[in-house]
Amino acid sequence: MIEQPKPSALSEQVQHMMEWLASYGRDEGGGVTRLLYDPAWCSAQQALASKMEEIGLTARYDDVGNLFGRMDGRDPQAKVVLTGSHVDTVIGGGKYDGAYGIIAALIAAEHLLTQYGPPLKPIEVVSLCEEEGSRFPLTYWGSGNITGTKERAAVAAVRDHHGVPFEEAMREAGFGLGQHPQPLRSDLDCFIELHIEQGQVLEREGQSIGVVSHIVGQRRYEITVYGESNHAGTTPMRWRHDAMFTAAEMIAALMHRAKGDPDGLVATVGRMEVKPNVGNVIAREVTFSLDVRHSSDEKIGNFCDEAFREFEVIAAEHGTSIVYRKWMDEASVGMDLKLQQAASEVLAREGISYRTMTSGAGHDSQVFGTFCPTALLFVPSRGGISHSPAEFTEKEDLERGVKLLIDLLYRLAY
Ligand code: HGY
Ligand code: MN
Ligand code: MN
Repeated sequence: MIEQPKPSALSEQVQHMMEWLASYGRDEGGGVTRLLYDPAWCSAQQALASKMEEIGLTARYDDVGNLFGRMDGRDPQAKVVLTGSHVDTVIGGGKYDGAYGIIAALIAAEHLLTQYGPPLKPIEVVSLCEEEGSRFPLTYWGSGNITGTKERAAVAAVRDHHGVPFEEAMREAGFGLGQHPQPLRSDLDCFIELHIEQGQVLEREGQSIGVVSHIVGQRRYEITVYGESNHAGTTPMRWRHDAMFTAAEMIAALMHRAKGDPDGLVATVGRMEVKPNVGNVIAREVTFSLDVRHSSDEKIGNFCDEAFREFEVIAAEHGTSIVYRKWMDEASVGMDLKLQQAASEVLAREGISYRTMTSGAGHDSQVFGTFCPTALLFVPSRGGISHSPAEFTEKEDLERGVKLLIDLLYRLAY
């Protein structure tokens, strides 16, 4: 049984550090907005680098902006036990998504270093630069560069919704200039990610921890309908090529198809842009997002094929046309069985309630999972709410997650 921090001190420490990190990007809606390479993102990474040095870790960036805090191991040949999560958020997000995994890793590393001295294998805490795809239409930029599934060419023509080129934003934040080590790693022993569940299974079942068995596959598209703008008053309905009416029928058809799916496929349209976006003008162009997820990649493919066939019929009825752009296609990934077993043994020994489960949310663990042994561990989300200022996890649950991480890292690295 390893020496753990005193409960009250630990839960206070976790809460305090969660508020501290959330202060970088606190927005007027009471949520947190930290977007890749924006000022809040830069100041959060700088603050985390200082915190890493303060607790005895050696902080460094890689050339895309991932931040690492390293605790050297006594065995110089040993590979690195990596733990952490993403520092970026959605727009108007909560303070736990991603951030909790970074804060938990910092607290765990500090406790282990203080209590047990240097580990046998090096431990690194990582603040991954981007996971959400909130600013630019691409996801997993941090973990994708570490594992080699993302490369510089992928962002050459990418711009954010304000037209800012990715390359320009990266360079202005001090990255992509060759001033830091290249991101690709070949020295990782495993990756452990602690994260909020962002769903309601643990809360409804009264479980404290989720041990993730696999993460669902997901596809994201940008779909544009092209019609013809015209006068709202003088254009009879039968003569219109209305991009808004077309898109509305497509989205309704899509949602009814997803709602009718018998085994839990989910589809979401979360963003829409209308041109010219004027009340008395028939829309000439409507662009909407599409996010489809399921544990079966084949099922996602079939769903999209059938939905898009239906879209073509709807567009033909309106005399409009469609352009699809798939910008994300992540396969469903299984988590490492031995690490799941190790986590379950710790939880069973400590008498902490847990269950094995699927993750409906995407995570950096999905990218690491095909690169090195990976574990994803959940703590409950109140009401299952996430990607919202109302995101919340009880301090006792936050603390249990940190203690599990401490125990796991001790087993893996000491
Ligand atoms: O959207 C997701 O699944 C994750 O929160 N990025
Ligand atoms: Mn998220
Ligand atoms: Mn996340």
